[in-house]
Amino acid sequence: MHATAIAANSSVDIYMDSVSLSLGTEANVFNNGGFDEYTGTNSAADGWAKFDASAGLAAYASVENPSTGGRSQRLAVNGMAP
Ligand SMILES: [Ca+2]
Repeated sequence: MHATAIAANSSVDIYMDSVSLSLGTEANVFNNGGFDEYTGTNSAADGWAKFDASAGLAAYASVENPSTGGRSQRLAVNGMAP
């Protein structure tokens, strides 16, 4: 996934769910790829880490409107520059 701003102060609102990568018949290499497990400690699904190059630019939330399972991960970014 990649998002690129094409105008000043662009924003993007992404919902992530069902991330998987399997090698042959092996299990998904991503832990909690469905973002269903969340202990409520930092707004990022369990096993995932937040990255915010510019403090306050990105807002994370574990939300209950998934495409599969019980939860998904929302990432909202505002004030993007081209
Ligand atoms: Ca899910």
